[in-house]
Amino acid sequence: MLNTRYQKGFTIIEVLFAIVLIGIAIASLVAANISSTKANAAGTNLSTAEFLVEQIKELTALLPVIDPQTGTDVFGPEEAVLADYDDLDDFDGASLSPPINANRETMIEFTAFSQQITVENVNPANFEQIVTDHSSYFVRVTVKVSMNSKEISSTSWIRTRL
Ligand SMILES: [Ca+2]
Ligand SMILES: [Ca+2]
Repeated sequence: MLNTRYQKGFTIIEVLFAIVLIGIAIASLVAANISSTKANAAGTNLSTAEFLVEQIKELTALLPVIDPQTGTDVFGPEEAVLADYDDLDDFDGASLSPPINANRETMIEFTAFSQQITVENVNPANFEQIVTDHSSYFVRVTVKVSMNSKEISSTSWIRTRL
């Protein structure tokens, strides 16, 4: 009689076990939610970084690789200010924070971000190999985007002087 009554309900051990299982399930759901929020934030930063790289790509796309006046005399800017830069190597070493858009306007809404530009001549047979400034017709432009001084992306492309 007594045994039958016990078998109808749950023992305290079973109840505790169920509580522990539910607890684990809730904890893992919360953990999954937190990691997807983090992934979302990282995805947003990556999209912003891509956008900021695009601005530099667009800005420099139509610029000649070497200066229209002085040619290969100077590697780097011949002009005093970025607004007057008129060839690709002028942008070598530029670190822009806040970043700029394709019209060279400062984007204060992305003030935590920066664009760092590197322009290097590369071996035509091997774009991974950097050569002396102006010693080849090929240049590699690299734009690194950082957020709060932490690099989040780096993109390179090749331009040719020909
Ligand atoms: Ca120039
Ligand atoms: Ca130049």
